Amino acid sequence: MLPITLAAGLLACSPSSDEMSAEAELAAQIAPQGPVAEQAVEIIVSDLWLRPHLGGRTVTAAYFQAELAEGDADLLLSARIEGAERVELHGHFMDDAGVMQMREVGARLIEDDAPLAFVPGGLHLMVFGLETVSEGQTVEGVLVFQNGGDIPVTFNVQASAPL
Ligand SMILES: [Cu+2]
Repeated sequence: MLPITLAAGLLACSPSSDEMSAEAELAAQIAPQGPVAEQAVEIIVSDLWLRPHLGGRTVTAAYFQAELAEGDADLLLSARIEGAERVELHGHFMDDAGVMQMREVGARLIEDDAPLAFVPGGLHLMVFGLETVSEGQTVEGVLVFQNGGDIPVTFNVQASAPL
């Protein structure tokens, strides 16, 4: 799949403002992550939100945080959102010209000491073909984990991250 160039104002896909380990962070976002041992896990998902579509667009982004309450590792394999044609796990990377791009990434590792953060400027769910939604609505979805299975979630449609 070809990387998608970030168009200004397209989405919430702005580079992280955290300068310190920004490059390492970006590299980690796109690095493939291997299988994890089969085990019982309990995953707590929070801060679920989906950005309203910007004028006329059919693509938007959704975010969440996830942590392991039980077990020590799992993989987020994919996500689905009711009514969307497809949902991709996206990360950002810097191309050779120093331009921030985003593209589909593989499964994402979650560990007991390393929660998953899908946030603006970082990892995000890219949501294609969802009927236009606006602030105040909710959208149902599923996060699919290797060990945790299908976890039903509800995204609040809002223009910025929950406080
Ligand atoms: Cu994206």
